[in-house]
Amino acid sequence: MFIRTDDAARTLKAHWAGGKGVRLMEAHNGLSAMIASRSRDPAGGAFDGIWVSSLTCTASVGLPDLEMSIVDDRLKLIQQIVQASTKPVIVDADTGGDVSSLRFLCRALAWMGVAGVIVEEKGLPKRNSLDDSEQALADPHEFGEKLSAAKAAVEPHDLLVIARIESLIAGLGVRTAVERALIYEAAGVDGILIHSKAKDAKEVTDFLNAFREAGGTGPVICIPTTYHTVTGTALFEAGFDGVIYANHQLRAAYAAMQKACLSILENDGSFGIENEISTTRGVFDFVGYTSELQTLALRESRFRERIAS
Ligand code: SPV
Ligand code: MG
Repeated sequence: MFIRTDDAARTLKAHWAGGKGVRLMEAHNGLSAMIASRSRDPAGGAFDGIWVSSLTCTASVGLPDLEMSIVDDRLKLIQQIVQASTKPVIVDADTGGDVSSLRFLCRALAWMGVAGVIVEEKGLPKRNSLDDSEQALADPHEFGEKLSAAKAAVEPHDLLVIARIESLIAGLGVRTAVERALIYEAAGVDGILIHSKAKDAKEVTDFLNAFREAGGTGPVICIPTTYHTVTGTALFEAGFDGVIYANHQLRAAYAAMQKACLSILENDGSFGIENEISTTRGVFDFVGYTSELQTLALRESRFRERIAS
């Protein structure tokens, strides 16, 4: 079942209109998109969408998070994720490049069925927000203009364009972060992502309160990677409209893959890890191989019955 951009964007907007905070899980390929889409906790809780992270997509193809993968390669990976997902997909567009690059990217994403794009207010060279590099920020008025050009590029479709505030990451404080967020809201964005690498949620909550006091009305999302002791529910109660678990499947897979490789080397065989890894049958079942073969066998037997009668 293919997702259409307008439906996917509408689904997220409907959650926000109903006062529901959304939980997005990172995916970096088709399999991780399937896992995120299908995961259910015992009470039926599920993720509301998928985050296509630049960090994890670049890592999954063996590259650093430096906005260096070729757009065409990234689009192929995003398409794989959209096809494998049953949830709205939001794409991390890094800085978005120049205005033309971002406009073309947004058109391609809208065509693919992506729900939204998040663009960060960084200058070049782009650095990952969680490292200790100095972070150069874009001029906020030029950045706002770039975002409104991106929205115009996809009209009449409803690809969500969300501004990612990096002012806290750059050490410029809540006041500057709010001033910039208001400029982007005035430029017509569909929401704000506030990023922080603080150890607790105080900084992002201070931002949220100050943004609301200053008249900011759109949805506000955060990324609790460094402040990971807080629950999603607590962030929603504080007023956030969404949380992004930005890299957790990749980090889980990375640790598990390293463990499997080491165990096989150390034991000179896979017997030390067999109980901790999936069976091949489990993978066949999950990605639809088993059910496809059953369908084919059924079609074949009906066909033979028809021919024989
Ligand atoms: C990503 O997931 O690629 C992000 C979030 O941009 S962060 O790595 O925290 O910068
Ligand atoms: Mg990124």
